Amino acid sequence: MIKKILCITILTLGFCAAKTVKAQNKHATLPRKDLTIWADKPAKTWMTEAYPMGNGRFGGMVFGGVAQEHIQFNEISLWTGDEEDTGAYQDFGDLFISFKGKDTSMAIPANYTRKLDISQAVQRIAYTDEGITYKREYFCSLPDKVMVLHFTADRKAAYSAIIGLTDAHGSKVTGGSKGLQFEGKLVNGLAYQASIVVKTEGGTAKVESDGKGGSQLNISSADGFTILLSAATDYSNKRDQHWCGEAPATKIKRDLAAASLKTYDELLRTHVADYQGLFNRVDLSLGQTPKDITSATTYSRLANYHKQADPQLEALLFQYGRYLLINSSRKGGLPANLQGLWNDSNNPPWRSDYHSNINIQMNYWLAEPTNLSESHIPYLDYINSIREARKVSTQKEYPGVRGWTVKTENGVFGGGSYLWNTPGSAWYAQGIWEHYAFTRDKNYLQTFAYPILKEIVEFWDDHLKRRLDGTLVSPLGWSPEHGPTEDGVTYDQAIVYDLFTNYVEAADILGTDKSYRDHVADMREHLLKPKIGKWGQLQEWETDRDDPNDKHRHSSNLFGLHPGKQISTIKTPELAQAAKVSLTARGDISTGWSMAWKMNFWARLQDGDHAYKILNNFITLVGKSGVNYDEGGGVYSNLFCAHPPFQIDGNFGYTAGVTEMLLQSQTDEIQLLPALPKAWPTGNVKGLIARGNFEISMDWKDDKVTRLIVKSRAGGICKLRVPNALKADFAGINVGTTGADHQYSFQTQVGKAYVFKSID
Ligand code: FUC
Repeated sequence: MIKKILCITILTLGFCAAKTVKAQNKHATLPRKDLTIWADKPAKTWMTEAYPMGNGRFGGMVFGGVAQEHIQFNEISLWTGDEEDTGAYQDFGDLFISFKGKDTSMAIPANYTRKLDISQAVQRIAYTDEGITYKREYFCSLPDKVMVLHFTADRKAAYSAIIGLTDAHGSKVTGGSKGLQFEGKLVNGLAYQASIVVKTEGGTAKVESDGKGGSQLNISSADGFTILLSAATDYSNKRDQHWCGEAPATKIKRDLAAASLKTYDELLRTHVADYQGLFNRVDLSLGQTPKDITSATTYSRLANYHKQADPQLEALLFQYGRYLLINSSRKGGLPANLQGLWNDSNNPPWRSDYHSNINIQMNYWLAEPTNLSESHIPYLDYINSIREARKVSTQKEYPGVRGWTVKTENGVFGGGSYLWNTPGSAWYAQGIWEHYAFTRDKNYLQTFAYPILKEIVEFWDDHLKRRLDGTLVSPLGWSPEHGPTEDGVTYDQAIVYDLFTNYVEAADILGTDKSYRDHVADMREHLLKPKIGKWGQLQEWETDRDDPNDKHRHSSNLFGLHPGKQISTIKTPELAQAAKVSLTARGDISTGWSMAWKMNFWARLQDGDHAYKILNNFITLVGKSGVNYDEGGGVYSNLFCAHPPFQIDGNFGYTAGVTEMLLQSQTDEIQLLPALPKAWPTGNVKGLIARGNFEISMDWKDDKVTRLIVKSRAGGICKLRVPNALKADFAGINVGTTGADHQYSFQTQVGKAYVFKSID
């Protein structure tokens, strides 16, 4: 019975696949070579070589083998844990396609290519073997909610293969009318399922026993075939529904049935249009790399990077951060975790969790400024989802407080582990505020953001300790993973300062809670402020004990410089100088995310050449997949950031750092080219976003902005600070100068673009 239904399905769907083979390259935008990561051989190692893809909910890592294709896949909500415990993000399973008559020890065909085109979010593998040219095209579609793997060849009946699925938690694979599937429940009761549907063109396909108690799919003499994969759990981010939503089987059945009705070309076109709707908003050129370098594999470009300038690789890595965010964080889903959504272990490093002392926050620094505001939403929704669970545990730990905070390690059900990180929720609140600061969405501020900001402020209102002289200090804080636990550590003080500042501004904008707003403003004035120590450093603790030889990866004492806005070269030059002394002492080489943070710090210190020096260190090819982070960070040949091991925050932090070098808006001005290095004399960027919701596109040459377009997306006054004089094509501008900088301010209207050119 099962076999019969499957044959019917395959025949029916085969009709759709047949029409599509020739049409496969007809989608809107052609692949871009400068936005392609590629290799001339299949991946051997998951962490360092396989290429990621995802639709924000589920995704996979592609190995691209010739004798056997292997795609390890994940779904972002497959988590153990509960409201008490973090749990860990889990591997979901593997898909294997073993080509009959081929041996895994076979030589790799000479013309083999494996490409990840990040301009389309499509992977392509091509090779010629025994006179037949084989092509594979893979992507993960959000609109159609399927992973699509499409195999074609230039000769009929070229494909005979066994397709197998495995569950990373060991349940049996069964064959059904639509292909193969497995399902199970984790220890915490979370239900999951994964299914594939296979459409063949020509030949036969049948479900058979795999000889080990499960099922596999046997394809014989097919001209080509397409696999649709879907994976889901019953996770819901609603605590009042016990974190449990629709059954995975229902979702998968619906999604696979709908996607199966579409041709391959329709699926591809819909996917590319959806992805490019986000990705194409920003374009970046940092200069041209000589052709002979750009035609090399990504591995060899990385290996040679320290010997030859490769600004296109630097720009590719910038866009890769955006690719990874779009692939691991889409509206309606969970936020990107320590590995985005890619994980091949049930016991991954640091649980592949939501680490609250830098990592999850760094994942989202790029979201707003690189025009991916929608991809910020999963993080904001996640924060909202854990509030009630966190209130219960926080109030147990700190009796009598209102509000809530988090531990260092956090999962998807509100549970946490390891030490309390008391300023963690206040740092989350920065993300909540920033979404407003960039979008100026007042309805969001009022209905979503403000209540969260207020309850986190209330936590600190109750938790801060008032000294006899009126000074407010955070009791028993810990500068993350570093130093003693004591009152008034700079990290805590700076984050609370940021929280209070944002809260006061929010209350002012909404014209609400006047007396509480004044109370918070008063508390902010009484907070212990940053101190400059005996060697000119920005103290990490209230006691002047910083060690100038300390190379610790966390630079938590500099939060006020970045991502905070308490310290700036323009408004607080002495503190900025002290931050520079501390940063210089910490050194330029560190773990992946630590270097990414340092790029952002140097950009905020307006030192483009030093930011670039760190960028240069960041782009260091790291071959090992070990977890010893004393071995130094960098990137693997798949451009994943090596903490090591792989940790995606470094990729996201890199993109944020490049953005900060070109554009800053944390003060009340939009600063253009604040930290442009000598290495990028000429370039252009399209579509970055500044706070106030201004979209900025500009060309530069020899450190000067030569052309600028400011598109106002929310109206209001636009204030610019530029390194050279500009002239506008419209009237009504106020002009000023400070030092060498030129300042312009003008009233804007929603939807209107304002164009400037350099004077000479
Ligand atoms: C931070 C770091 C570690 C690691 C972990 C996930 O706390 O100190 O190096 O990145 O998060």
